[in-house]
Amino acid sequence: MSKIVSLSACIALLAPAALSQGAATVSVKDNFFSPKSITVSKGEKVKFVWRGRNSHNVRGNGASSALMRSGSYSKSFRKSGIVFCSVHDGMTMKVRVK
Ligand SMILES: [Cu+2]
Repeated sequence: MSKIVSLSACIALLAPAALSQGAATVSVKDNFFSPKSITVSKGEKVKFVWRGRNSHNVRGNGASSALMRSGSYSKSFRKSGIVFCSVHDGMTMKVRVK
């Protein structure tokens, strides 16, 4: 039951993102980011969307989200760098700012 609820919640979150051109979205999964690397313009917002069952955060390169199990966190980046989850070793991704 809860799986069905969270799936429909994901679809509800995806719909507006798909409509807004140029919005970069990263999925926060168990235990990895998808995609592992993105390229954005300077100041462009990246929307991290939690899609797993475990708790994760988004840290590094100026990002500092809470430890969360669902929801989203948006951050604009000014320089290239590595973003990571402080809970899970090796859960990293690269944000390239062009
Ligand atoms: Cu994590």
